[in-house]
Amino acid sequence: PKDLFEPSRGNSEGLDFSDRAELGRVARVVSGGDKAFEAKPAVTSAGEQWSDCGIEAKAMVSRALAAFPTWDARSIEDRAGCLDRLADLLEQERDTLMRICVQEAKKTIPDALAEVREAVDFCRYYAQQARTGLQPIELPGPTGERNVLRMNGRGVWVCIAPWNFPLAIFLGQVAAALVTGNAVVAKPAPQTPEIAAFAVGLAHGVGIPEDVLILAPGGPDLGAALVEDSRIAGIAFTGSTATAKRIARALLDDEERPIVPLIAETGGINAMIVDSTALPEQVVVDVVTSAFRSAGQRCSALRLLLLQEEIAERTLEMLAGAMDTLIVGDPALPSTDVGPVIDQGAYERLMGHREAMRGRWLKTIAAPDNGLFVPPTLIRVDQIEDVRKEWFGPLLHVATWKSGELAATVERVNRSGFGLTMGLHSRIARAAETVEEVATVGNLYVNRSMIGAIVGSQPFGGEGLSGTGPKAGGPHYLPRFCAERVTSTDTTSAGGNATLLSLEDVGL
Ligand code: UN1
Repeated sequence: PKDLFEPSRGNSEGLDFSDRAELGRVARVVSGGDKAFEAKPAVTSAGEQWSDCGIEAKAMVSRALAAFPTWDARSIEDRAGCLDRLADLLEQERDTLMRICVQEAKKTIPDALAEVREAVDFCRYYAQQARTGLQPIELPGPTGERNVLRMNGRGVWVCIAPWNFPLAIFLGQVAAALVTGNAVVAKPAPQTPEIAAFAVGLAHGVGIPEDVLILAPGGPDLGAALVEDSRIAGIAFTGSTATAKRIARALLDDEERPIVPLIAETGGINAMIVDSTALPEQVVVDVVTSAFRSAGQRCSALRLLLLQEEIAERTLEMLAGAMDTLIVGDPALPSTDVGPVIDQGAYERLMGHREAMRGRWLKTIAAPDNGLFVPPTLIRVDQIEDVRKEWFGPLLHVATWKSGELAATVERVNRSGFGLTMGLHSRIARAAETVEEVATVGNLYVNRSMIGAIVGSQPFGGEGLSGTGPKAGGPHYLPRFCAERVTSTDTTSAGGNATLLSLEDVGL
């Protein structure tokens, strides 16, 4: 009965925060006393536990290569069915997954819930996309010729996932590569191996062979070794722009090596433009959500707020008031809005920048000082060009723009070279058209928050320094994982007649 894909809209804000009774129930499970969660280890074919990192990249790729042809030969329905069963299992195991997500990725409860739902959505969406989009198609051609386009797996894909969506993006990449007939070596971020191990264990439980999906827990060294293996058929990567470029270079390095696809989804210096016609209350809610939810640790998050001069003062006053209501603290408490950042390194980078900008603070709020809590802070900058880096945390830069300079403002934002998300708040239809025409971003959000792209409805991904596309959760994602093969047969002469003979007839 899951033929029709219905997004759970799990990643949309609003739903996550409003269901207080459900949150309370889940909070009790998530905190679970002091009892540590029991992650199901993903067992490799050799019987080792996932934590046995000694398995070499080469050996993993060899195993996956050997398993690939049989998996690719299975029917689309077979593979899609595995994803649907995995989605069902993820739903059943939701509380455990949330618990790991809160503990390991330090996500708040609403974010952990959204994470699981998005993973479920990815599995169901790609299953449905595979059923409808991967069937062989007969293409029109000259009379007497038959042309058939088939979509096959390419071989072994290496998937490299980020810590900020350790389940949703991890499984999204894996699900897409698997359903298209590929075998996968999947490397989670070193900060979040447990949730990946749990998910891979579930995947093996629904009939995805252990050699078809191999977990590769480890750091950058293991990632580099996998990328350098010239037998791999493609890479799906989400992470920093710098790492994506290193991967691209490695792929081109070796003369002998086949040219393979790299799907990279990287960062952004995402701006929201607010004009004087915007609804102030809505602006404030959407800015707080986009900049501070998930402690600003989404690549879609708002980094640069651009206010039309006339309304800057009033908007900032309201924004400061809204920030005062945010609770920064333990992510396992249902009352928490903003949790800690991922690790010590991130904490130091963000706090260093915040400190360097101290004279420019427009607003900051209290945060516990016994942990990796970066206090949400508004930082004034003189111009758009002053924000040169993606600050991956709850620090929001603010600048103003002058009436009549909407298009010019968008052009200046474009010039950063990034092109992931952009927001616009305006009640003038022409303003939205202008921004749509001028902005070079993958996802433009008008009069709403800039995070929480919904699988199947809001395909996500950027351009320029923000990534290669195709967009995850969109209709063009799966084909990039495939080898497209066309067979053209002359049906009037030898080619056509030959198909009427059996192999025995001609002694083959
Ligand atoms: C990321 O942070 O790597 O739209 C991607 C969103 C998420 C995607 C974020 N679905 O916020």
